[in-house]
Amino acid sequence: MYAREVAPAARRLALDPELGLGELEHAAKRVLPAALYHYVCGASEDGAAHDRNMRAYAGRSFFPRVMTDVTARTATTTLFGVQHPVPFGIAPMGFSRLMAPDGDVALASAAARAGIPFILSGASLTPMEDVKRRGGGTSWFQAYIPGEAHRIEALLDRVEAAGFDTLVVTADTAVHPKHERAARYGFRSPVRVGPALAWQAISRPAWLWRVLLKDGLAGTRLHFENMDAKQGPPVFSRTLVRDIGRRDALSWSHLEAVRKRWKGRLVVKGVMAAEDAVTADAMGVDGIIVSNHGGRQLDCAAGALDALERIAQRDLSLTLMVDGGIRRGADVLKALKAGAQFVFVGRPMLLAAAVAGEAGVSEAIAILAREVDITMALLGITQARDIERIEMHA
Ligand code: FMN
Repeated sequence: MYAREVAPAARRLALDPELGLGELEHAAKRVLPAALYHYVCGASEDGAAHDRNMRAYAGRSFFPRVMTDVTARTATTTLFGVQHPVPFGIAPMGFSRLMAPDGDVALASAAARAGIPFILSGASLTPMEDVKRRGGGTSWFQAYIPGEAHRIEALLDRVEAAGFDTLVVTADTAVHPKHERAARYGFRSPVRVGPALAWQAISRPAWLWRVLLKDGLAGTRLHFENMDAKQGPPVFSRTLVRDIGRRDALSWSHLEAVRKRWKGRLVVKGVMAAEDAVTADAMGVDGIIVSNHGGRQLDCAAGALDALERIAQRDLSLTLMVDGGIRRGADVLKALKAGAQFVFVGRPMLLAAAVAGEAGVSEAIAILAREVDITMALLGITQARDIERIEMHA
């Protein structure tokens, strides 16, 4: 069984395998400076969209089947022709390197070891070529597409040359939202390191040493490395907004240009309305990730699972994926039941990296994989796709 193979046996575990991913919030709080902890765990404005994500999963339940032989269970799932041992991967998260030593590479390596996809964020602080080389050959890259045509082409050329085969275009970030919880603790853009932030850092000496000093982040290497054809200006500079480009100008015509130019698989992330899913499908997009950005953009957005159910009713040929609020193996299966072929998990994986680096992420993956396995057995199914046969109650 996958979970047993992946769970590290000889070493002392950083996470308790008998507990769930929710525990990571407590563990990470002890490790991260408050501003960073609340930046990761928080969402925009009142956190209502994030709550809706979580409630959507909590509100669904199954009518399990009993007395079925479930000895030969496997959660193996094929996505875009590639077999994965479980139907989940790791969502793109910017600033990962601020949370964990060599954060992007830690996430990528753990995912590669487990055989699951990891999407490298366009807002990462490590160059994509570096993550590709040292992170076990991850092949998914998430782009923040700049509004200017020549910059789009240059970025796509770079992503292709780096060897990525799946491009994820994030579509739900026309403007930067208010991250109020993070702002309350001093995480603002641009970041100004005053006495409060300095004190937070000093009170987390392990983070200060491992992330800021040993990993070299205290120097001048802190850049959004993957927004353009080449490295950008320092991330904390005033030029940050200019460097991101006119994202509020993005439209389907930009995506059409991307589709024409990008030979690999194209995925749009952040689709919530069924009409937009239909448009993406007509444009030849290979897949969409139904997502409200983990509640980090539009705070009055519907829950991702609710959006997925509506989109799944349309006649689409693209691959449906979803993220936002998945914390349990049961949530993975609820998403599959609602019409997703695959799901992505965000915050818990980054928190696991913050707590115990690559090993922590491996353990988090193993915990979720084990829960998928337990839930399948108790539901009376032997294949993840058999969830189709189980009735779900909303
Ligand atoms: N989504 C992107 O498309 N690009 C990003 O750079 C990005 N950065 C993120 C940074 C953090 C700290 C977090 C928590 C999320 C970020 N997201 C980004 C959103 C995630 O990809 C994903 O949609 C969301 O976290 C899923 O919700 P979950 O955390 O509840 O699993």
